[in-house]
Amino acid sequence: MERRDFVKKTALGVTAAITGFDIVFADVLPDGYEPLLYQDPDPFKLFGKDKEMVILNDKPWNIEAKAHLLDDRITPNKYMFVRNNGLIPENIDVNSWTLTIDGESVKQKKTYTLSELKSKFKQYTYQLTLECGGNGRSEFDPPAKGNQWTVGAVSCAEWTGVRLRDVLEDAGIKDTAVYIGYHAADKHLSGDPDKEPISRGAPMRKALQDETLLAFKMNGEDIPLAHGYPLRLVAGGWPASVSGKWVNSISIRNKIHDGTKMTGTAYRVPCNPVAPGEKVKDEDMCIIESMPVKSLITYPKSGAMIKQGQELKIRGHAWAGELEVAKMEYSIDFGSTWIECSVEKPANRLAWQHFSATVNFPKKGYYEVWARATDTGGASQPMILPGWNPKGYLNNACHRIAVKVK
Ligand SMILES: Nc1nc2c(c(=O)[nH]1)N[C@H]1C(S)=C(S)[C@@H](COP(=O)(O)O)O[C@H]1N2
Ligand SMILES: [Mo]
Repeated sequence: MERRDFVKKTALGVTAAITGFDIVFADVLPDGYEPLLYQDPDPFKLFGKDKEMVILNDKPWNIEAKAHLLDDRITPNKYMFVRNNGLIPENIDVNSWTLTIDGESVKQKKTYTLSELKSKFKQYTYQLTLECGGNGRSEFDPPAKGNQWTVGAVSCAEWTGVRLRDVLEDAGIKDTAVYIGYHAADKHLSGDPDKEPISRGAPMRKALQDETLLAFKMNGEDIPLAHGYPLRLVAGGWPASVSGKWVNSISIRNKIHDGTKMTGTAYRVPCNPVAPGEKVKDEDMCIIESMPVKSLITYPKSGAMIKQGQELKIRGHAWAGELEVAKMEYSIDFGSTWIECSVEKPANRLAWQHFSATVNFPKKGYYEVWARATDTGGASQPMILPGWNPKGYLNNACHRIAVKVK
């Protein structure tokens, strides 16, 4: 889809929603008149992203943050990474949008309008960490194909919606249920309407968790178009690919969901560790579930300079998939020694946690500050790249920033 077409075909209201601007006199705009705002739109404006965000791909759109942009406790849209596998849906009509619950293991196939979902079920709000399974891919060697994410494919926004569990139970779940799979309104890059860009899912135990939402709000507002407007599945702590955007159906499956990107090397890693570059048989690949423990120093920006004798306050976030972060440490001597620092409790389960420390440097020179989180299961971040895998998933190596003391 050309950007220009996208803009022309998108209802003014929706475009206004994604750009964050309201066209006050939209109702009196002459027919065929294109507001300046939409002429030659750039992706930053189109998606309401900050200029410092990094575009990794424009077909489909993939945009990442830098560590220092993720400093907010709750990630605002302008700093939220975009990961698309296909083309963003056009001409979304919220009034006719429906969600169908179907599949082998649904008691009764049922379709809900958005307003039915909102009025029939109780609404919940949670802060949920969404990290792309491929975040950190750029470090792998031999390299892995795909978007070369560095550290910025992670977010923790506040999502509001209804519990997936409540909706599934309303339709009825048969005893044979094993998995759910989502289907969405985005289009395959080839334009082939029979192909889905992505259709992933999760086992029932994840689908039925309190925090697994069918969300219609992000940070208190309609979800921005690029992030799944008007309805999105949000399953925090798992690879964000489970959190289907623009969802219009959820299938309750009697087997592991076999949609696009559920098989082969997609979102799967060797069940047992392999040597870098090794070929892995299909039956030896396992689906990624909970994401591993990880952290990010979001302040200061790497390259900070301070004066000798001056303390440096650092801060950031840490998360641990389904678990909580139990301990946070930093090192200024390349991991030889570690100093424990404070980490807050999460706002709710599956929200990232905030850490901070006051760092003192013994003398002038170049330093790196490294951060290391440990989860409640006792696992901590590796200092170097963890297990190689064909698609470069799950890189949770310690984040580090450069600091010069003058
Ligand atoms: N329908 C649909 N849902 C999707 C995707 C997609 O391409 N289409 N990408 C998935 C992947 S791989 C990731 S990492 C997250 C990215 O969410 P974000 O763009 O809101 O940050 O959405 C997931 N949900
Ligand atoms: Mo992803």
